Amino acid sequence: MIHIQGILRALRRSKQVFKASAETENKTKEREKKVDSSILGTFLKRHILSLKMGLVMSRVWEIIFSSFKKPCRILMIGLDNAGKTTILYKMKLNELVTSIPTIGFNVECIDYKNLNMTIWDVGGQKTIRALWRHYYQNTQAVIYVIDSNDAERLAEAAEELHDVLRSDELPQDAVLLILANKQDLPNAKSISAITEALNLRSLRNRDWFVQATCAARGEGLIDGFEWLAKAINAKK
Ligand SMILES: Nc1nc2c(ncn2[C@@H]2O[C@H](COP(=O)(O)OP(=O)(O)O)[C@@H](O)[C@H]2O)c(=O)[nH]1
Ligand SMILES: [Mg+2]
Repeated sequence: MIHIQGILRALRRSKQVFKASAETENKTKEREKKVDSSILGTFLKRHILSLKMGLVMSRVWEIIFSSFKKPCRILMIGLDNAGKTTILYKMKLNELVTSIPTIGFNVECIDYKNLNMTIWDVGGQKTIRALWRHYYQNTQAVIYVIDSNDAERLAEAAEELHDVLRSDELPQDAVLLILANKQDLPNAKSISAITEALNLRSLRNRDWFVQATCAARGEGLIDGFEWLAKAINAKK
């Protein structure tokens, strides 16, 4: 009899222990759920915010692109590492970019709305330069991208730019937009130093403008393209 009562007591105690541990487990689960949902909430909020910002940015680009009133051929060039590909990505055009590696070097081409844009690296490839002439014809604008932080290659960048501008095939009324990129870096040269180094004031009968940019953060690009659209439309 004593034996049976002992067993019953032990059973009751284990039931209580079980109940208590189940309650603790439930509380822990609820706490975990709260933590999970707050992390998920923060993640979603951030994600939605960046989506909204992305939408706003592509809307802004839409407006810029539609301000190029007629079909327009643009060359974007510069030394390698200046930031050209980064600029394309910031313009949200990455999905429209096609590369043509078959001719021995990478050319990125974009057709978007009225805009036909060809992008390549200048410098170090003088033997294939003859091929570029094909792209110069009917070009309305040259965008020249500079790494403002690379003082050592500024002279080379200047030489390449003047080489392009001297080409007979490049229309004299093609406008020139210089993007003085990487302005976020500590040793970035100022707009006036770059204007000087590129000897832009020596240009005759060429409509040019220097815009400070930080392609990495997407700063200055819209201002640059706005100037470009206005300058091109003014020619027509
Ligand atoms: N700090 C900084 N880095 C940049 C900027 N723009 C591009 N870069 C970096 O410079 C490097 C070369 O850029 P890329 O777009 O590939 O140059 P590309 O050779 O002219 O196409 C990459 O590591 C980019 O992340 C900028 O505005 N600031
Ligand atoms: Mg590139």
